[in-house]
Amino acid sequence: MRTIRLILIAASIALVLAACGGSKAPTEAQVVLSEWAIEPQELTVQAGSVTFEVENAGTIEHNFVIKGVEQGLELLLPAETQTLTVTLAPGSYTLVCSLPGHTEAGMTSALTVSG
Ligand SMILES: [Cu+2]
Repeated sequence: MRTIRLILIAASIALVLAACGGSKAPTEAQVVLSEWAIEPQELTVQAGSVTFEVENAGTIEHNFVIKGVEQGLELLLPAETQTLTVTLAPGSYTLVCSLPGHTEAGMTSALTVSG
């Protein structure tokens, strides 16, 4: 009887821990731009204030736009890193480099904002 009770207590503690901390997505994300990709290709963050640290690892200029909120970084020179803090509601968004031809060439990435 006592063993069963201990197991039940341990199980409830695990449940509480999972509910409190384990399932939250991060509020910061690192993004790397290059020819012709945005890494990571899929990204999940927590709704609210999110900070993106965006690095241009390519050899030409790029930009960074969060489609759906139309916010972003206007221009990143090669080897430049900039940060952007935006408030995001839960949903699906697309990260792109909006310079002519760049999205089509592969500079696109899926952003999921979880509530
Ligand atoms: Cu680009």
